[in-house]
Amino acid sequence: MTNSETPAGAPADGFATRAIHAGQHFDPTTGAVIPPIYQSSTFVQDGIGGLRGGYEYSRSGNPTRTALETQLAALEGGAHGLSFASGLAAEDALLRAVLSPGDHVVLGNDAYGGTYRLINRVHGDWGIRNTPVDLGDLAAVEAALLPATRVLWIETPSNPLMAVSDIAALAELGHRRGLLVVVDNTFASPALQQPLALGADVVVHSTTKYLGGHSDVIGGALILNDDELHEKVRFLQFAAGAVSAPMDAFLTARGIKTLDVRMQRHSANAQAIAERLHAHPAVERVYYPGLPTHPGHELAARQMSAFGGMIALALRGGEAAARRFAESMRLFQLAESLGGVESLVNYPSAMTHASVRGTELEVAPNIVRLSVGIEDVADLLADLEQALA
Ligand code: PYR
Repeated sequence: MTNSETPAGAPADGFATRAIHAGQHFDPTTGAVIPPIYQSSTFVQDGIGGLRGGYEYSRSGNPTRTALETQLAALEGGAHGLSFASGLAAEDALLRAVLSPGDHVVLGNDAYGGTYRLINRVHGDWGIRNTPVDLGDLAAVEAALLPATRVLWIETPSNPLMAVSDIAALAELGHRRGLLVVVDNTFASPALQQPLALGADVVVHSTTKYLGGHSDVIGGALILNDDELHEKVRFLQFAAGAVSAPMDAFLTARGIKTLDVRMQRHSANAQAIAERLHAHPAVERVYYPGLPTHPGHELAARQMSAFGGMIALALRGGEAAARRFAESMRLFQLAESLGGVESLVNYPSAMTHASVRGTELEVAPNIVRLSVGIEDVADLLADLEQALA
């Protein structure tokens, strides 16, 4: 039963309300509060072409995926959401939709290693060129643009060094030069940062991370407003088939319902940890935008509603100290990925960013990345202290 014409999770509802209700309607047949997982590859037709609910085959569409795509669009304030089998599958579909051989992409010089590998080695192989640049330096971005540049690819905060770049200023610059402005919003999540409202054209997510939030599902998403671009990407999603499976879509949608409270706790825990690490003699530098010493602190305070759960740190003792630290934790488990409720530690130069060794995106060997979970912060602080001792 509902007592209003306005559906729950409508655009006028607040973020946490939209996260819980957008696209997540009760099942009219049984009254189940949670929409079913439509674990079906195909859909019966009432005579040829007689589709009951608009669905024919789960590669082209599945109701569980539609529920997630509606929820994703509502979270980022976009007209369209598209859910993929991984973040890189989402990125690949977008790049294929907008680029032709000879085109050029400008991206951050500390982008996620997998994104750079996709742009440089996969799309590079069919004639796409790229220039990595410091996105914090608008003059350098402008100087990197070529007549063939089509896409400005922004990641903020960046992975792993937490550089913060000015989405509104970069979008203005990009649009002046006719570019598609893409923001990877994986680290902040839409709970903390809304790139479309700041002028971006497309938001990219690895939904594996904060959106799913429980390290139990791989997924990716695109959220955008442009109808024509949406049709192009949707066609590629259908024709190439890197869609999210029904169970994965369900798990992601379930995780999203607690995104708002999780991001508050991730941010509070990370702030306390960043402050403690900043004061620790074994630590050379802490990369966390919530610290007033971070060069992007003021910008992050304007552009984000909190500073998130990701921290990078440089150890004074170099590579040996960084490796020892990463391998000495009790609660922070040594693993790739991020954004789950449990804390993780990653050694980027040999793990998530190993593929960019020898390029200008190479991560220094004394850097360790923390994905701060939502455990009791006192336990996390004790774990870090013992690992640094
Ligand atoms: C990361 O840990 O950065 C991945 O995206 C896997």
